[in-house]
Amino acid sequence: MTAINEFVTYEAKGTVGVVTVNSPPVNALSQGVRAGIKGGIEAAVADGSVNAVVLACAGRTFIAGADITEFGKPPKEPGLNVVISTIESSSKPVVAAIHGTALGGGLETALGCHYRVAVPSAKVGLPEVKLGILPGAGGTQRLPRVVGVQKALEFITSGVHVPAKQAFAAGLIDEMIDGDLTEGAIAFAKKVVAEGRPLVKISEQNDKLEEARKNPAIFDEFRKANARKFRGFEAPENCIKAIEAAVNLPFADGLKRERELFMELMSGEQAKAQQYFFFAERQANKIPDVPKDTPLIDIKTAGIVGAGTMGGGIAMNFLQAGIPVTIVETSQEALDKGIGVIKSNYAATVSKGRLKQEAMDKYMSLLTGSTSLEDLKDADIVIEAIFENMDVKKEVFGKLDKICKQGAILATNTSTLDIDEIGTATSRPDYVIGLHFFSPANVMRLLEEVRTKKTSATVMATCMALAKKIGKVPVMVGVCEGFVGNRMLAKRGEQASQLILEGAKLEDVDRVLYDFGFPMGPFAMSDLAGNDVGWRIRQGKGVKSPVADAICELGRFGQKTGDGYYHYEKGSRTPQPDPIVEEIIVKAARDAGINRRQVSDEEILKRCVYPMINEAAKILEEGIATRASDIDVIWVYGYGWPIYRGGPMRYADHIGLENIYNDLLKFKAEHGDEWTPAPLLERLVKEGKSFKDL
Ligand code: 3H9
Repeated sequence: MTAINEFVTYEAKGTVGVVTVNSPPVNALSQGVRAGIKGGIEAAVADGSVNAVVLACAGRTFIAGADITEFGKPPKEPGLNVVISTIESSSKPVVAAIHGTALGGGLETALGCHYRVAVPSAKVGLPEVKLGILPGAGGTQRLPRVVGVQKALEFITSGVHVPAKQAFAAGLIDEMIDGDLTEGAIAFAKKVVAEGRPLVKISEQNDKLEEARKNPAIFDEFRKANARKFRGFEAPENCIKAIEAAVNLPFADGLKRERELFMELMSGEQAKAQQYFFFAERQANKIPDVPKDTPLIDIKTAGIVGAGTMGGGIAMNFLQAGIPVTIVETSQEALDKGIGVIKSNYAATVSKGRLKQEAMDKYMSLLTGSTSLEDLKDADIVIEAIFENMDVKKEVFGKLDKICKQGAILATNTSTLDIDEIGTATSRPDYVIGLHFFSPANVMRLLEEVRTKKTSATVMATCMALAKKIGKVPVMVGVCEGFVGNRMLAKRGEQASQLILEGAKLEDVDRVLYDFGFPMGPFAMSDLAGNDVGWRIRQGKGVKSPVADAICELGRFGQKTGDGYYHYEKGSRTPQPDPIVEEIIVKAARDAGINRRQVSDEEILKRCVYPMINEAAKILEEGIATRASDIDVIWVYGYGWPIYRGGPMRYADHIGLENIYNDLLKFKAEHGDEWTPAPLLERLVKEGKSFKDL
């Protein structure tokens, strides 16, 4: 075996030369890996003892793409296109042997090979769009030449990881290997030579482009069909343009066009924000005082207290991950209702063809209903999801503490209450944690995990791992009112309510935030969630909000009652401004002695977003969030903050903390002390720093 460099080896195995990349953790295409592959292929071509080449990877995966840490730095030779062209122009057939994930530049490298084989568990994809860019090493030119234009449009603009079997069916993989991959790839390479198969250069194939050449409307149809999905994003449009170039230009010119479109995206803010977010999400997995090797509790069964909307939704996550669930309600009627909802949710998915009946049957077979907490005695984790009342929760936790086995985790789904206090009702406060799921709990990806002062490292590590198992993105935070997400959301809500009193139309507030990139504005969101939820919480606390209260007093609870801040026609979810609400607002403003005025879009945006950033600075200073980027993960996954703006903290850094600070002072002069900049923000501004420097 010859070491080409630190990352790549070359070895002749009989008549086949094997080039192996070994650059943990994911064999990303750093400069060294690129140079090594090029050197390895050149060595194989020069080696007279071999007549074919296999490109394989050591470790857990085939090449997972370009090295994202190199983005934004001066380019280093050889570029990936040069490496791929060295492979494609090899005089000996090159076979890519794929396991794990061949993604981005990894798949582009494989597309430069003459043939591709894969194990059944492998996945392939071009996920660059998720990083705000496009496949920049020929992927947009080669993929449509293999799978056709329609499929290429779908793969590239979604960034989906395609299972090997599906990729095989689409012609992207030439042979599936069941046994040892390298051995199978060598055997395949020998077969290629023995049968005198051609050196297939994808760049020279044009058949699959013909259909689109005859029907150029395919691109605009695709744009139209996906307009909602692509809203606000720049990368999908450039992906489409690059694929159009593949259809309309000769390969070499298409490659040049791809590069232009790639560079255009790479230099933009969206790509920087999305790449920042890639690492933010991974950072969030790390809790500084919880070592990587912390022993985990094996979660084999789960218990859930409360079969309402949240409890049912939470249960579904566990069932789908194959973890048996016992769900407990106080009455048989409530239990039957809760289980019925779970069942009908699954049945609806089956009827839409998105779930197999057998899968639904399997999930339902893992679910047991009970009206006795005693039935939770063997559960490894119990999640309480009953209504928000401290006394009731403490009573339940006291009972659970006596019933549940030692070593079982007791979690609460509270979104408002002090979890340290809940823990005092038990003899195991170190086994108590908050697991704040977002509604609908079976859909929303975010899981805000809330550590108390006593939660043990084992419990935290277990719950972080468990979250991944049930398909959630976990972020660990500390206890405070509203935790991180809702505490910031409350600040936005206060300003939205104030703005409509001052003269902004509520549909304008919603429009500005929608155009910023949120799925909907605060009033439309409240109508969707149910205005009565906040009303009841306010009543409990004795807090008033004149417009929101008046709307609820009229029974306008939102979409479910057909009226809320907006009017909804029967069966429609489209909000329509309602003069009755405008009257309520005008009266409330008059009662409060407010002179209504024109409010600009710019003011709406700043007054909704800057108080959130200011609150986040306080959250950081209090140590409730570990790092600024954790807050961004919470807002992107829990509240629909547009990922192409990175999250509120990244956005603040982009706007410039000094600009935000100055605006806060201006608003303070106009509206009062609640606008006082957070001490952390002030300090960062004085030191000329950003949140990213913390
Ligand atoms: C591209 O290819 C552009 C080309 O078209 C054009 C070029 C001209 N680079 O996710 P994990 C790190 S764009 C650098 O926790 P998993 C990651 O940060 C690229 N580092 O593991 C983490 O580090 P740490 C297109 C990377 O098993 C560690 O590896 N490709 C890269 O859950 C483990 O990662 C993609 O977008 C990278 N490319 O998932 C694929 N990838 O331990 C991006 C990972 O210090 N990667 N790291 O936190 C993934 O989707 C997942 O990492 C993967 C494994 C599915 C591969």
